Amino acid sequence: MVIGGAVLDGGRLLAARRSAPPELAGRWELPGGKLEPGETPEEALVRELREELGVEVRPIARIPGEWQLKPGYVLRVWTAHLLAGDPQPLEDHDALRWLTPSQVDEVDWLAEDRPAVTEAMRMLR
Ligand code: 9L3
Ligand code: MG
Repeated sequence: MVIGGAVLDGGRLLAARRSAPPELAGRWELPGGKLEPGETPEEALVRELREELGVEVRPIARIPGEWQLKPGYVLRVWTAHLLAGDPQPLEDHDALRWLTPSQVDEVDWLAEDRPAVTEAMRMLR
């Protein structure tokens, strides 16, 4: 399972541009990563966003649904609030943007992330 974070702060959603692997580089996603053995999804989300962005977040609620990734992987998404830190692309990303609902289409989202992005933006409106 892969956990993505819809990080919300001040009426905006955080988008992250992947730098790897080559076939995904340049595409935008909800930051996150793979669940490790023994972790809850919420714990994985907190760990991944700490590692990838250097921030502390509080998971809020799961966005209903799951989206198939490469074989054997499925994406589940939680909304989260930023508790501390200014997100930086420390690993796996090369750009970050805070998007308002009207800016959501300005980046090239991974298709698998699109439904959750739409729902997160609906929650912001
Ligand atoms: N993935 C798709 N959407 C996302 C995330 C966090 C991840 N929002 C896909 C990309 C990779 C796989 O899941 O193929 C594992 O992600 P990572 O561990 O490389 O972040
Ligand atoms: Mg990741």
